[in-house]
Amino acid sequence: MSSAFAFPATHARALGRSPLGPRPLVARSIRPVRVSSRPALRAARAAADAVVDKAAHNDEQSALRDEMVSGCTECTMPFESERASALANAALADHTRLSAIAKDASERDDGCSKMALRALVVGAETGKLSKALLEHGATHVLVLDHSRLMLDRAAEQFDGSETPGVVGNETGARFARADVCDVPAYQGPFDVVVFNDSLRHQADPVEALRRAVLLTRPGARVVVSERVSEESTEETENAFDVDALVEDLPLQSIFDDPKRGKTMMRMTRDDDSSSEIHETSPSFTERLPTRTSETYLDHRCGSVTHTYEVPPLFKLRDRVVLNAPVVEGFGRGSRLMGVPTANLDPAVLEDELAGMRRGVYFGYARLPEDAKHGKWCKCVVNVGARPTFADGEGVTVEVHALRDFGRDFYGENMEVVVLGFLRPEMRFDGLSALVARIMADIGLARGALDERACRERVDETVGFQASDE
Ligand code: ADP
Ligand code: RBF
Ligand code: MG
Repeated sequence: MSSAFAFPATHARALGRSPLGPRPLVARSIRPVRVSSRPALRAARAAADAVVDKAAHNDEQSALRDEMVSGCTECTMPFESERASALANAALADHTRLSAIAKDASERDDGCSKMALRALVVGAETGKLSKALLEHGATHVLVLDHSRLMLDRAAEQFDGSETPGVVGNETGARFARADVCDVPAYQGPFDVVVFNDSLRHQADPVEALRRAVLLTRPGARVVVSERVSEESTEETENAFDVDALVEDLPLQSIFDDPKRGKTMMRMTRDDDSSSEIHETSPSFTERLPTRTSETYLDHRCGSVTHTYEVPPLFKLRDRVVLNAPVVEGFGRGSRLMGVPTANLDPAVLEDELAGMRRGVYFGYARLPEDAKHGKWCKCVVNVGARPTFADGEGVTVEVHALRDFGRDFYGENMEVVVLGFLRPEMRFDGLSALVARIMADIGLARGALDERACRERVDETVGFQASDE
């Protein structure tokens, strides 16, 4: 089906009404696989088939969901009120952004913060969740669904005095008939994403999660809630393993201890107060002994809920110092990406790498033997296997220094003090998506490194001498 975002804003803001009007539901057949001896052609055809399959899948979902909302919604979507408040709680209780908004408001003369807290809800259901999110502190809620009828029904929650905002920056709820993978970046960044009994029904759940996470900002919550039907067995439930789906994404369960959590080995949180984020309401959540520690079955509303957090900036508890000669890489950084990376020889860094998770870090770098460039400058560092590309094996340590050296320095020693962690490494759909994310990493690193505390940790013995650039 078409995405609301493929159309001008004036169309997209129609409340839950498809910009195309009612569409006949045409059952599309899946094309037979054609095998081509030309790899590029084969890849292009596979991509085209995938698109057709996804459109057919989404049309099917749209029809199913139209049907769900046409009959007794108590039967098709039981415990909606309970689910709405439980999910709003999981999404927003102790959210770092809410604390920031409260602090901002207290510092203003009028007591009104101008900061926004944006939520993305995938799966409209009865609309109660969007209302609960607004009541719990969200300022903007964008609700997506494939079903026009479901969106219309959800928008009715706001009938009367509480007309939802419909234009880009107005506060309130907006409803759009669209696929989560088609939401453009400018709709975000989101502080909360809720898959409202919808992840399982995505054409490609991992892709849907990945796209959603790319729309978030550090510290955001991602909540995945799946209804457990009476027919479901432990086997069918375990077959859809949400924890496994997020394994490769920059997400960690909010129930993890960051000191030993999946993503944060050897690291401490940037903000001590955020370590207070814990289970939101133990009275109605209960650990399921057969599942992983991050999974909670809410018996009051028959749903399994997973709550994750996009890591805020993590400072390393112990700074890591890397000192190694610069070696040849793949020749791609400067030429293709516009981001030159000095590849440090991994062979001399075995000890340091043993304690570092694969991912993107920030810190300070310098060429200690160079009189002109001996001062520290900000840098981002990728320690990883570059999953976006098929070439090359093994872990590389690549440093992009945020300054212009005016020359290459292969063979020279580079010294790097790694101070913080930004995110795990991910596979991107090509160069431009990767470069866009690297630019965001650079922005986050600059902000973090401007902090005085960061500067003071760089060189405690000789004092900090930063380059002016
Ligand atoms: P390679 O694949 O060989 O690493 P790149 O295209 O990534 O090649 O370019 C990296 C080289 O560019 C580094 O080894 C270094 O000599 C040089 N360089 C120049 N400016 C920078 C910078 N700001 N950050 C990192 N490397 C830089
Ligand atoms: N490669 C990936 O495949 N996935 C990533 O998430 C990724 N993140 C990076 C972040 C930064 C800040 C930098 C400098 C590089 C990153 N790379 C990543 C590595 C990139 O693929 C590599 O620099 C080029 O392929 C050149 O070797
Ligand atoms: Mg390089």
